[in-house]
Amino acid sequence: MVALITGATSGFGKAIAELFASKQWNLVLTGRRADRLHELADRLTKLYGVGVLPLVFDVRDRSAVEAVLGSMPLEYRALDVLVNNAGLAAGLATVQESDPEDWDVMIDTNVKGLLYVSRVIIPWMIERGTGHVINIGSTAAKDVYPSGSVYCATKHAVDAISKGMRIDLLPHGIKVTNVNPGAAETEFSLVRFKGDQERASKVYDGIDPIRAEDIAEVVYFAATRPPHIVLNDIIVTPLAQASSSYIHRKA
Ligand code: NDP
Ligand code: 8X3
Repeated sequence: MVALITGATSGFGKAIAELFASKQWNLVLTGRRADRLHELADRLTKLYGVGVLPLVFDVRDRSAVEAVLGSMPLEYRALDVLVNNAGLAAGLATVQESDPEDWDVMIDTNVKGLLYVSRVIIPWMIERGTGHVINIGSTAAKDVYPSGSVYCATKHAVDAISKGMRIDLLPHGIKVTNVNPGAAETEFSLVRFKGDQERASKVYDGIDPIRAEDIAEVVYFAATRPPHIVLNDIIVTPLAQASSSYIHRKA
């Protein structure tokens, strides 16, 4: 079995890679930080004896996505699973106060990047008559919180794209799953707050957040259901979270 996981240099993507490798899947791993990607690929190959192909590119760069994925060796093109995970939030601000550069980064990565990668991989799955696309959405795909309009919009878009893919891929027998995590302690908040560690750690004050490994288990479960069923849409939150905006924090 072969899976391609975007954004494998940290957080969910890295944990998904580790779990799939431990289950003897061969992997294609992507991200921009080459040092982390190569270290992970070497470690997983040594630990589990699986094949791991690290591919360094920015999902926002359509030419790079097409060129790098297009040059993948044939044995790795026989993909059983694509996990569209690479993504981020940039800033937390009202529409009237946001930096439009942050909007570009989020829309280009979370929406267009996911589409660019999918556009290359899905035809290979159609050709083989099998495959499974797993998109990482968010609770932010299901409702909207203050100062989060554009991040939430990108994740609502991922939700819509997953629904559309499901219809388009129905005749081809390709599964589409949307996994929507709530508050998870990864590098997500550090990236959102541009390296401000104190502000990032406050996001998880008074709650026991999701760990990256929790989401890896959900993705692996979805990827290993029998051929006749598919998990379409999964929402996972910490026990202390009811929705994007309702979080019960212990003092
Ligand atoms: P991390 O910041 O830990 O990981 C994000 C990953 O995405 C990194 O591997 C990063 O790699 C990659 N990435 C970001 N931008 C690009 C880009 N332009 N090109 C290629 N790769 C990119 O965050 P998470 O693991 O938490 O986030 C993973 C996904 O989960 C995202 O889509 C996020 O929106 C979503 N999510 C996160 C939640 C949370 O609370 N943590 C909750 C719900 C959803 P590199 O920088 O090396 O390129
Ligand atoms: C990331 C979680 O709550 O910041 O998708 O939207 S949240």
